[in-house]
Amino acid sequence: EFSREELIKSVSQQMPAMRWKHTQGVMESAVQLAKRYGADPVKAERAAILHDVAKYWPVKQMESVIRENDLSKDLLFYDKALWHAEVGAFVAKRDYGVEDAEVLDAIKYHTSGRIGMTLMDKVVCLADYIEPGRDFPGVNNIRELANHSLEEGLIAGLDSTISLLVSRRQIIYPLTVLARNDLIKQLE
Ligand code: DGI
Ligand code: FE
Ligand code: FE
Ligand code: FE
Repeated sequence: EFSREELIKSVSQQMPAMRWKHTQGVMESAVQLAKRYGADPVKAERAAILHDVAKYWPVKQMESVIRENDLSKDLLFYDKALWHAEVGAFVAKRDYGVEDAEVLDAIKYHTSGRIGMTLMDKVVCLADYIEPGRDFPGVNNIRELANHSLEEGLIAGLDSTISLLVSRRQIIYPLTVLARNDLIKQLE
């Protein structure tokens, strides 16, 4: 398995400087959230380093990996922007020797979310929304909610994504809606 420093060196070379800056922000926010909510900060940071590792893969290459391996085929019917998450988890295992299911799942579901998100899934997905470099309408509200509740922060984050998709008349990956509904049920 790769050391922290080896991971950072290799992953940072696979993306533009701006995306690496975003990744560093996600690392920082994921460690903070992990400490606050009782997740393993070392694992959260490893997932954060790798979460967008496949972001700049050519679409055709992502498609091949999805078709030829045990990844969700239904992704292919939805926005390509979703694909890097499952492909990233695949790469983390194949190329970086990550075996830890908590870390792999947090990478795999960092974009879509899922029903029954684990603590680690929640930490990484929310860190991706609130890292210091993010600037989109409503991000400060999500940051504030994240100080009080992982679930409230995530619901607001997923709501903002869903609203954006609706405003653009884009189709929504059903798992995102299921994830959002499940988080609301968890709070009831
Ligand atoms: O990779 P990042 O830009 O850091 O963030 P991400 O992995 O959360 O998001 C990738 C993009 O996917 C996001 O801008 C919105 C887009 N997207 C398209 N369809 C869906 C979707 N995101 C979710 N959660 N659900 C969708 O159905
Ligand atoms: Fe991502
Ligand atoms: Fe990201
Ligand atoms: Fe507050």
